[in-house]
Amino acid sequence: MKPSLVILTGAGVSAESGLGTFRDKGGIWEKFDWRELATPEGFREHPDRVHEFYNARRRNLLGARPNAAHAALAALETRWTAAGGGFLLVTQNIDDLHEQAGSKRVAHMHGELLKRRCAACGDVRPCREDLSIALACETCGREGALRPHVVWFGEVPLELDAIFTALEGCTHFAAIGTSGTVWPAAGFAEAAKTAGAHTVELSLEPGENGHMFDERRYGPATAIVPEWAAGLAF
Ligand code: BV8
Repeated sequence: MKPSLVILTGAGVSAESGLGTFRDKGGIWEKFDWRELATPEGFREHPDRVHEFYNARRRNLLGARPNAAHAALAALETRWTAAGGGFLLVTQNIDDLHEQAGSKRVAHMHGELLKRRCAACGDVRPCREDLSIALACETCGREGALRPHVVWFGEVPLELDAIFTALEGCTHFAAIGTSGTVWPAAGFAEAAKTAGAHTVELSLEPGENGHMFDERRYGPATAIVPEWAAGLAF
């Protein structure tokens, strides 16, 4: 069977680039209520507060740069695909730091902060400025329908068919910087294990599903990810 690697990243891979994590001490969901700011109901009730929350994170992201962990994963993709292996980097993150580091095969299952979507016509476009309810969609003209192109709680994640197809055929699976709390991403390790893959967890501490990994390495992503990636035999 051709070696095929699926990687799942979470907020921990971008933590050392200055982007917040969600459930660590002082994390985003400790400061903000996800029910108010990361659900379609919250957006319907107070779109201005939701825009303010994402505008602040988008501005913060525009000043962020990839770290050694992002770079190591981009180099691993190049090495792995050049040798004829299968490769997919699934990220729960809505930042573009994997792409900035050179990763190509990236699936943003929770969407992308630097894109916006029209809730009326579905048009998705790049977005590097603040959004507000005063803006109109350039495609359909509707005012107040523009939202961040991100997947909120209760919404179906993106690219699930491609992700599960990759998981069913993978020989290696790595979960990097994720607490294993949010579904369906938290179930990917199990799906990989069922496919017979070798599974590894790379994080600061064990995630909720940490017990089920074949291999576990703990420490800051900028230290443990380059070491793991360089040593991963094809
Ligand atoms: C779905 C995007 C159906 C926007 C996010 C009740 C009501 C509604 C839904 C549910 C419910 N109960 C359960 C659900 C399902 C729900 C869910 O799982 N809830 C959980 C909380 C119980 N899931 C959903 O609603 C999903 N949709 O289920 O649809 C469906 C599904 C399949 C098929 C058909 C239909 C949609 C979930 C997506 C929500 N959107 N964000 C935004 O970013 O604002 S979630 C949010 O959590 C982020 O996307 C984040 O990426 C994600 C996961 O968190 P992590 O990335 O793991 O981050 P966290 O802070 O938790 O952990 C950081 C880790 O890094 C830690 O382990 C830490 O130790 C480590 N770390 C820290 N620093 C470092 C480090 N590691 C290394 N180095 C460091 N320096």
